[in-house]
Amino acid sequence: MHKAIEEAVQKFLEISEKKPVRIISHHDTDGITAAAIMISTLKRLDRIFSVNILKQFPENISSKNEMLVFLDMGSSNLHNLSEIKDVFVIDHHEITSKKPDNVIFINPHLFGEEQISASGLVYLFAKNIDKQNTGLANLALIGMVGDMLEKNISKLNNLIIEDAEVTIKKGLLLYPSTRPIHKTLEFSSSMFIPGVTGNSRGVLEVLKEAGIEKINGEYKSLIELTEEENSKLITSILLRRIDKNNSEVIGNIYLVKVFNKLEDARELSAMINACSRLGFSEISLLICLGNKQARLKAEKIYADYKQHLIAALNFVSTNKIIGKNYIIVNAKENIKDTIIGTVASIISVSSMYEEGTIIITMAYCEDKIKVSARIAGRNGRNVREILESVTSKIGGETGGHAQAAGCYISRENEEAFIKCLTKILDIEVVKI
Ligand SMILES: [Mn+2]
Repeated sequence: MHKAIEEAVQKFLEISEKKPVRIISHHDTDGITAAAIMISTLKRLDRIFSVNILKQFPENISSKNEMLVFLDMGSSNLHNLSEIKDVFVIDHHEITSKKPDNVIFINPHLFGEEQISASGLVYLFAKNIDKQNTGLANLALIGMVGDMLEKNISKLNNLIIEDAEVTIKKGLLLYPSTRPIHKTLEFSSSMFIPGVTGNSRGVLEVLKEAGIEKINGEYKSLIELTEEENSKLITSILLRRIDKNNSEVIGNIYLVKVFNKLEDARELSAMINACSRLGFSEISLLICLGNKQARLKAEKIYADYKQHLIAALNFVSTNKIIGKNYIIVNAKENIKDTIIGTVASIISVSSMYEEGTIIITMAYCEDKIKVSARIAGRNGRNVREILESVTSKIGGETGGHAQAAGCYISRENEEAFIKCLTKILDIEVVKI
């Protein structure tokens, strides 16, 4: 792959000298950090460029004498680019389309390489252009964490870690690990702890159990805890979870240097992702480019978002239909449709329910109802098929895949949907 990058870099340098560059990247953390690395590289080269951050590959693509650079997307849309002159695709998604000759394409799947994020690829590209670009490794690391590729470190990812200003510590996978522990526990939406997440009284109980007390009126942060405090806290948390396996709650914490201070890479990644998905991609991008104003705005947006999410999770804990091997949460207008899918995902990885439990969430979305379906843990039945069999009877569109699917139904069908769904879920259970 290094040879392919080198060849692509040569063409990139030639073409970008003659034409302005248009960067088109994905709206998640990996895509945003990839775009930021590309922007910084182009600035150093003194090239002219523009940026679009998109939710998905655009339906219509035209180029006005520009050089197009797709990042973190495009591997399943290569055939749509056959008419475009001077187009690059740097992506790590599965390749499901045939590459026309005109497209310059970098994807680790072409070379049988290990997993690497798009931001990691763009970083390798940037480093090939100029050795001084190693300062951008911190962004690549945040992108890597964003795509959850930091758990199994490969050779390629190691290259990035070596170049980044990062400190790695083993600890509880709660974030931010750098802020007072009581807040981290209360807003621990990444690891739902029954009775603790979103519950300030529960937080104080767990801290008391672990013997963690305030010092000068302030709680320590997770990374400041002593070994004893840490292991007691882990025990207390595991006691509250169904899944008593500590491999899910302990792992590497990446502290990366940003704005001249060590910060938790997961927290930054989550903030960048949340802001972008809520429609503030430019703020996310500016944070990555070191803009302090953007950082302040992002913190506010992210705090509100976390507040919403915690309120939603608490709503779920008291409002649901519990079946033998499933739960249905009909949130109506109590949870926004923009976060109902995230809520379903959080529940599915929270170890609140046994492996294979089907999780269905519903929220009003204008005159429709947005339905999200997930499977707790990794194995279970095909939730897309389940939704499809309901929508085939009552109407609606279904999308997604076996482990995560969704559909929209009309509001009039609210009761009919639940009735039909529970019927299918109950019958299937009996069949097994
Ligand atoms: Mn990605």
